[in-house]
Amino acid sequence: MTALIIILCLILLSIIAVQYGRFRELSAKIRGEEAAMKESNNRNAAFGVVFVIGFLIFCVVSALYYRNWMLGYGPHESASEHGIELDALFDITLFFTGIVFVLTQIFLFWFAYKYREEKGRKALFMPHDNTLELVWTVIPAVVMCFLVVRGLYAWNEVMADVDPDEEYMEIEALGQQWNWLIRYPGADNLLGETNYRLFSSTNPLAQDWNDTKNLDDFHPNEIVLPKGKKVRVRIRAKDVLHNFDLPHFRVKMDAIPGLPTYFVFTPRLTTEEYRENLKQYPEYQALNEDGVPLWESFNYELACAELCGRGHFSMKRIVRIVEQEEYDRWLATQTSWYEQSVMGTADDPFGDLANLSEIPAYRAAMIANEFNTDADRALAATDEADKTVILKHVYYATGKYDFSGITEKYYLTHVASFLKKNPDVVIELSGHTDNVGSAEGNQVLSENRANKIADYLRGQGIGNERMVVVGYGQDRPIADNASPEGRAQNRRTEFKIISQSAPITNTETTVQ
Ligand SMILES: [Cu+2]
Repeated sequence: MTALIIILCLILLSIIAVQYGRFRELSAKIRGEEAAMKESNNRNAAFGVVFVIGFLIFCVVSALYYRNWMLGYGPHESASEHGIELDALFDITLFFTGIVFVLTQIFLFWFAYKYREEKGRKALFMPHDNTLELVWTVIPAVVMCFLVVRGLYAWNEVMADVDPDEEYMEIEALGQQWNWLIRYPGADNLLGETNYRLFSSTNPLAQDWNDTKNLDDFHPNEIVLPKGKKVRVRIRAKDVLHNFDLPHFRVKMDAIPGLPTYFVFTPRLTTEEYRENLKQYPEYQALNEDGVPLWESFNYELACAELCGRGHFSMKRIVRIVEQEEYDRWLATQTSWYEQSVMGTADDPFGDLANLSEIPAYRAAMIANEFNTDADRALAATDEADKTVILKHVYYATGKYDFSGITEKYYLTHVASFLKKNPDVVIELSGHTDNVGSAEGNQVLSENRANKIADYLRGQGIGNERMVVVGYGQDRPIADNASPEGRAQNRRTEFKIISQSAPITNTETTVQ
């Protein structure tokens, strides 16, 4: 039906056009051919001039109206260092092409006006003019050279890989239908090896657990990066083409299955600083649907810039740029994927090692470091509540108080050496359970757990007088017993420093 109406309209329009043409013809015959032609020429030429004036005014007004969307100007300044150079490149190109654009429009319509047909005017016959040839060859050539050389320079800067000697951090982004998986290198600052054959639901990034560099790699939900630090992003794709796009940082790189790519950039503005900057602009004072000003709810975003399927739109991740101190704090809250999901499972190649010396050096350092950090914190704490150290690497099955893993033994050797290093420290060693089973049974179980640890520490040469061994049964959970993870956390042993002779100095009170 719609098609029929359109066809009828077209037929009607062509009839009107034909009739109008006939009418013009007839009126020309009446008035005289020549006069009608002259009038038409004048009118068309004048229309052309009016049009070009209106058009150029429209261009200027729209450019002013949308000025805040021009790169490198207004609120949309680049949040990365190389982005400033890229924006400058765009603006310089826009400047030169803008001049050419305005001039050609003016000449086009002005010449149509000036050289409209007039009686007695003859066309100038000019077969060749060296000066003109030179002018319109040399000027564009020089400008193009300038743009191309500058562009090449910027390209080399932006696309350059990192120098092996320079300081940088490396993260990984894997695009898949339909989200981005992010991997951080952990404390060793090195990403572990991957192998596509290892993709599984418990190994979403196909990490090879035999490579110890993988053991501390973690998968955060958001991308957090410190300001001013060079970042190299390894970009991979699992299924189809994706594109790693950080528009505020002028970062855009294809993620190609089977062909890893990368991008290097340095954030120069924290999220807070970018928000402060947006605050100056009236359009960012508007409120979003939650009633928060747009500048305040602004976040850097990672998107996928390749139409990769039905859920393409959902490939969005928040990117947060923070100061180094905040980044370090955030880093400390992250747990490695290996520890979270692999350790002790069938995929864990370190699950049944025969003796302590077989713990990979790197993993050993990680465990030691973790315990020492916790112990130092407890030692320095002035608040009762902070003097507790949870024995994080001692895991218990439900109803069991034994521990046999090498990691556990290795971890406890650090507890022992901590007590040897601090001979005045007396600890309360306590066992805890989840809420499975009877309270009475759990009371006994918790005591057994604490006693088992105490036995082990005695075996390491720690005197009885240094430890008060108690069981708290199921009364002191630290996580929700409703979930298996929560129950696993509650099945634990911990110690609390109950006496240390060294005077406790509170650094905060010494500040004048
Ligand atoms: Cu995608």
